[in-house]
Formats: sequence, C-alpha cells, structure tokens
Amino acid sequence: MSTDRLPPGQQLAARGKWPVVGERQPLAAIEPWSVTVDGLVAQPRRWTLEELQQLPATEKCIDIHCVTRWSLLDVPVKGVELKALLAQVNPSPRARYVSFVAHTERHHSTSLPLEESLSLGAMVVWSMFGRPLPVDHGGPVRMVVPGKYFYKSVKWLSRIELLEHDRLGYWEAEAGYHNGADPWREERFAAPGISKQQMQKLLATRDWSEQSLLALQASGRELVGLVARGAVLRAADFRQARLQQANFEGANLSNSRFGEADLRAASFLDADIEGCDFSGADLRGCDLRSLSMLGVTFVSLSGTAVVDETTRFRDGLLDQLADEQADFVRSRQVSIE
Ligand SMILES: Nc1nc2c(c(=O)[nH]1)N[C@H]1C(S)=C(S)[C@@H](COP(=O)(O)O)O[C@H]1N2
Ligand SMILES: [Mo]
Repeated sequence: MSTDRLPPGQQLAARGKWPVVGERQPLAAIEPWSVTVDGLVAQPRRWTLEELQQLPATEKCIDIHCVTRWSLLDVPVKGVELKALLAQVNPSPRARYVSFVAHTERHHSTSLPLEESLSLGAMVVWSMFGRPLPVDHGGPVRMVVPGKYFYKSVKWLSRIELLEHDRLGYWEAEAGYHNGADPWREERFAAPGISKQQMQKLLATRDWSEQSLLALQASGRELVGLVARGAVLRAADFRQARLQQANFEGANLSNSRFGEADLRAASFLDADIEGCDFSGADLRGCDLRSLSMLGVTFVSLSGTAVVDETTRFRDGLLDQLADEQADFVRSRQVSIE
C-alpha cells in the first residue's frame, strides 16, 4: 500500500470502515431540504436538494483525513462545486471568508478563507461511495473540502455564508482545533504539542500565565481580558483576535502576529515583542512599554495601526524601529514615557 498519500500521523481506516465522528443526526428534517447561500452576496439564494441535483454535477475521488488520525483514500463523491453556486449569487469583493452552517442543535459550523475553499474544490455533496449520503454521515447534503482535515467538511449543510472577517467554527472555537487544518502540516490543534483537554481548559479559563504555547493559532478568537503574564507565546497568530485588556506583561511574544487585532487597553509592559506585526491593530489605551522594539511593524500594506495619546511607548525604544515604523509612531500623538 502506498503511503505517500498518507499525511504524517495518519493511518488507513480498517477496510470497509467509515467511522462516524461528531454529531450523528440533524435537527428534525427540513422538508424539503434546502441550502441557502447568503451573507456578502448581491443575490442571496436558496436551492432545494432537488434543485441542487439538477445543476451540472461533479464527480471525483477524494482522500479523507480525520484529525483523529484515520484516513480513507479514493472516496468517490458526487455533488456540485461551491464555485458553481457562487457564480449565481454575485459575491461582494469584500467577501474573504466562507462559513458553512449545519442544521443541528448546536448550529455546528466551520469556516475557510474563500479563495482557499475554491482552489481546493470545495463541494456540496449528496452521494459518496456511489450511494446517497447516509444520515449519520451528513445526509442528505454535506460539504466536502478536499485537502483539509475532515472537520472542515460540515454535515447536514443548510447555509453557506460569505463573510468579511473570519468566524471560527464549532471545533475550532470550542475544542481548540487548528483553524488552518492542513493535514500535511499536521495542523491539528491550535497549540501544537498540547492536548485537546489542555487547550479547552486554556480557552475556558483564559489564564495562560507562565504557560508555554509555541506557534499558537488564535486568529479571530474572542479573548477579551486574557491573562498571559510571563507566558511564552512565540510565533503566535492573533490576527483579528479580540484582546481588549489582555495582559501580556513579561510575556515572550517574539514574531507573533497581531494584524487587525483589537488590543485596546492591553498591556505589553516588559514583554518581548521583537518581530511582532501590529498592522491594522487597534492600540488605543495599549501599553507598549516593552523590553525591545526590534523588528516591530505598525504600518504595512495590510493596514495601519490605530494609536493615540493613550498608546504608551517607552522612551528610547523607538530608535530600534525601522525608519518607516519610527516615522509613523512619531507622526502621531502618542505617549512616550
Ligand atoms: N454538523 C456537523 N458536521 C461535522 C461534524 C459535526 O460534529 N457536526 N464533525 C466533523 C468532523 S470532526 C469530522 S471528522 C467529520 C466526520 O464525518 P463522518 O462522520 O461522515 O465521518 O464531519 C465533520 N462535520
Ligand atoms: Mo474529525
């Protein structure tokens, strides 16, 4: 058996076995089942299952990789490409993410960058293994997103919503699953190397003091009031995260990304923020009296940080910034102490 198609840490599921993972059934059946495409589109639209099945269908063989380490290769699927549906709703140029929502009790959902979902060939699927989709596997219709861990493929699909900003899905928000979900890079958990239980606890308590969480994936997360005093958070991804009042005092955040994050009244007092990117972040009331400012970015093609007289900088450290960054800070009314 060739294993070059098995991503690291995966095993083939037992022959003839197709495990059921997560929810087992939808909310009381919608009759007739329909899928709505809306959000940032000019012509929102709803298709019943029958109408979907009248569109030009696509059939292909895909590989399934579940984050719980089983894989199925060459699974025949039949459905309609997301691209074909979007061609009929006129998406806004502002749409950058897509959220797939299930008709289930917990309104289960998952999301992807729009471009990526299209380039991976995301499909709305009603048949797998040559048979109508069984209910426990998402029948009558589910998403299938090839090339991502299977938690990016929502069962009992009822809505496809186009968004400007990412909205984390159920597993990503509640269980700490990685929002990237690339099986070839083993993007299983938001903090590689810690367990799902540990990650859930960290998200629930929001106390990360003194913890070591390298390369944490926390983009778009709701983390208001986070306490991460003295934590080691090198290379974290906090883009678009909500971090008002977060306490990063004395933390090591080198090379972390805070693009477009809400950091109002957050504190980086005595933190290591070398190489951090704050492009487009809201830094009003933020204490940036860090240990060093080497390689810090406030303005780039992807955005300009918001600073005002309540944004605090340490006297002397501005000289460590690249010229363009130092000019930006000096051109604003900030507090230099
Ligand atoms: N609505 C819904 N979709 C879901 C889930 C879920 O719990 N609810 N679990 C996901 C996960 S983690 C996996 S691995 C796959 C499992 O699909 P399967 O049960 O058909 O194998 O569905 C995904 N889609
Ligand atoms: Mo999964």
